[in-house]
Amino acid sequence: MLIPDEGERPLRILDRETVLIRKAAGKRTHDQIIAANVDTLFIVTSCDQDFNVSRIERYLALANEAKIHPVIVLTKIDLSDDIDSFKQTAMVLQNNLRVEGVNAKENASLASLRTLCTEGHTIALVGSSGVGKSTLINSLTDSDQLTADVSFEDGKGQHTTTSRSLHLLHDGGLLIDTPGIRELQLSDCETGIEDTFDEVLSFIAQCKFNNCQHDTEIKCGIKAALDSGDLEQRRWESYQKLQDEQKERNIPKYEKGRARK
Ligand SMILES: Nc1nc2c(ncn2[C@@H]2O[C@H](COP(=O)(O)OP(=O)(O)OP(=O)(O)O)[C@@H](O)[C@H]2O)c(=O)[nH]1
Ligand SMILES: [Mg+2]
Repeated sequence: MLIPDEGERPLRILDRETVLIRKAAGKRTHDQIIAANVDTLFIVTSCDQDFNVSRIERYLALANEAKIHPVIVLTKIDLSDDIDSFKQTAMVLQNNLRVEGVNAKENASLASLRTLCTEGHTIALVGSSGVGKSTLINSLTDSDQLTADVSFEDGKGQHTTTSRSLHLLHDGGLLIDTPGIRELQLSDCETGIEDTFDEVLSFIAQCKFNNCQHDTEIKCGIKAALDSGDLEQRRWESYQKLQDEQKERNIPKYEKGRARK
């Protein structure tokens, strides 16, 4: 881990060229910066019950909003005999999406990931607790991040990493370890959602009416796409859920209070 020597002080604070922001966890309403000046986001998920397509879409929206290159890292391939189906399911979530399957504990399996960790390149790792973010950091660097087994009962991690840390790679790249996220709530993310669901927008553009609610209207592009199977019901619902959350963010507090009465 990179720790400044005693007496060392920052010389200059770099401008933020990219910034990953999420809504803070729990009932708090403020936003929280996950990391800044990141080039690539490793969206880490394991090939087991953690794998959740709608959650991956949230992470993709987060990366797309920040204009950061997303890579899906599927860990624990050594414990699964269905790696190809995990890979295929992830790959279709975005055009040209890079998906890497790894055993985070085995150096040899990380060769392809290493090609992304080049000098001057900063990569942040995000994902649920227990998926192997710190294990990956340890295997890719000389770091000694604490790791812990996932629970036998529910297969979930134990929130072992509790703060963010920066790690230098031999080749000059930087990795950022982050604490496991329980439930990713997006901050202002309209562009990121539109980029992640660009095919949904193209179906909406085919609606006859500009203000189509995709409900009872005739010549609705969404209904046609759902009927033909070009648009998956789950994906449409996922898009709507994220859009509803964005709308909810934009309702002024006094209006929310009135709506609840
Ligand atoms: N078999 C196998 N075990 C793995 C792999 N990756 C991680 N593990 C194990 O999974 C457990 C959790 O790994 P961590 O690296 O602590 O997970 P994390 O994502 O950092 O979790 P938090 O710090 O809680 O967010 C540890 O027991 C690791 O040894 C893998 O690819 N294969
Ligand atoms: Mg960790």
